[in-house]
Amino acid sequence: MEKIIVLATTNKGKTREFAQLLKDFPITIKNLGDFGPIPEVIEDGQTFDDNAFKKASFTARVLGYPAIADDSGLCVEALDGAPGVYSARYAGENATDKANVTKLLSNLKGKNNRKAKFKCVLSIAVPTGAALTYEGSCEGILLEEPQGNNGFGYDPIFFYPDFNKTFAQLSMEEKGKVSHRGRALKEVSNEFEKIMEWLDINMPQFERFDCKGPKK
Ligand code: ITT
Repeated sequence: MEKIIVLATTNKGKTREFAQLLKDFPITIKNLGDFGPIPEVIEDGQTFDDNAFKKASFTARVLGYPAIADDSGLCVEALDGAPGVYSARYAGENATDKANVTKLLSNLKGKNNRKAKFKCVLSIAVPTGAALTYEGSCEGILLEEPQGNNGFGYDPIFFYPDFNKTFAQLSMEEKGKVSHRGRALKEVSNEFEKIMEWLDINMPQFERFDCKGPKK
């Protein structure tokens, strides 16, 4: 039977990357937009793990399908790991990517250590609350000026030395080969058969009945 998994994200940049990275998986990915409005998840966890689990399990419970969620962010060495889990709202609630980048560059002014790491935690959850977790990370150097127009978030200042480009100068395919999200999904791909079996065992089985009515 066709396996449906809901991608529990409202972030358009992530959605595009997932569509690309999951395109060869034998599953049907549904987006939150395929359903009516659902309540917002409160992302108040202190770690990427906490938030990824919250988003995946909440969505699975509300929609009755298995769900996959990504909690990710940029951890900057000279800022003791900030913005970390606050990456999406570093410059305030509903901040734009540009405002977040500007705030980060301003907080890094004069700092020689420009090392940063993108981290991604993926949680795959079923409506009963059980979940699997996968992780990926990717190290780079933060530039002083944005470069490139692809990607999203902090990509224009995240310089990846092996490619001699920022993530915003890479195609989505190139970024997916080395990015934190691409690496976490590689783990998912390596374990794909096991994950499918786990879903079969853990998805609640609904009783089916025939409603033709009594025979006359
Ligand atoms: P959802 O919770 O709906 O998935 P979100 O944007 O709020 O969307 P997160 O809380 O996981 O998601 O925050 C992720 C932020 O980290 C994202 O908004 C970017 O600022 C940054 N980020 C994560 N992955 C990135 C990537 O591949 N490139 C650039 N920035 C990234």
